[in-house]
Amino acid sequence: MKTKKKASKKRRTRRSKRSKLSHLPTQTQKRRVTEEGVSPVVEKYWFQRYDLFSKYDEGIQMDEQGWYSVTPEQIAITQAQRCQNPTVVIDCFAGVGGNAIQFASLCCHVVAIEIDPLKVDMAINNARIYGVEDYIDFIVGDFFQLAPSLKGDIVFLSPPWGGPSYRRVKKFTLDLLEPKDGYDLFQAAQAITPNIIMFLPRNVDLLQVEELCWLSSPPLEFEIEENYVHGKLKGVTVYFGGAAAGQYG
Ligand code: MGP
Ligand code: SAH
Repeated sequence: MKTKKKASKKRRTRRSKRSKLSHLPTQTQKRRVTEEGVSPVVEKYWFQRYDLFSKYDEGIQMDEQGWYSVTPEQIAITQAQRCQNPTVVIDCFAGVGGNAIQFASLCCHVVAIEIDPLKVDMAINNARIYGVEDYIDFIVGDFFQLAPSLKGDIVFLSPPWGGPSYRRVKKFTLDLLEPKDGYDLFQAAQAITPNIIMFLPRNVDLLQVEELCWLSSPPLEFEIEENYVHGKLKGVTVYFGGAAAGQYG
């Protein structure tokens, strides 16, 4: 009984903070952003902070790249729902943990690889806030170097898209992915398992995405999903192999 009361009090506090800010004039909101030490690049994402992590106020940590790259929570939940059976998921570009946390929350065991040690520290902190740190093995390293030694049921790929300027091109071709192009990335993943999930820009060249399934013989099943938050298209998720066929849902 006591715990319930505490929980609802917490929710009320957060809502009131949120609505307080949104009713403030724009200039005052901007001052508040500056007070929180947020850079101009991050500002736009700061306004979306509860969409990124619903538990943002509990001490979530992100650096600049983390802010603009983290998968919004509702999208990460949708992607994780494909992997509900007890499954080992390899999150090859784990960032500050947006996806790893949701995979772990749905009973998967997660191997989370991230090249930047500072982001790994943040991801561990964030996973602790969601109470799932025991279900994630964090590895600081380069996915391409580690790939030959990795084993898992599903590979999840959300590589860097080249920063927020990815939107400037009309069609985002797979060679623009970093640190290697989409074909090299897909082949490295396929050597681990044909069950692959990729999170890609909303302006991605879908014909090229379709071609990826022909890198395998017989060609892999695939499914393309558009991901919206508050009615706004944020990205595209592509499910390949067993992840498309519902084998893990
Ligand atoms: P966005 O297009 O930069 O933001 O990123 P927004 O608010 O949709 O921009 P607007 O001005 O068009 O309204 C949208 C989402 O894409 C982010 O929340 C991230 O989940 C994802 N994303 C963006 N970038 C630059 C990356 C990236 O480099 N890598 C990955 N994996 N995801 C990214
Ligand atoms: N899905 C993540 C965001 C991933 S952004 C989330 O929700 O938080 C892409 C990440 O890939 C960045 O954090 C970047 O540091 C990392 N990265 C870049 N090159 C890498 C490599 N070769 N191996 C592993 N991680 C890499």
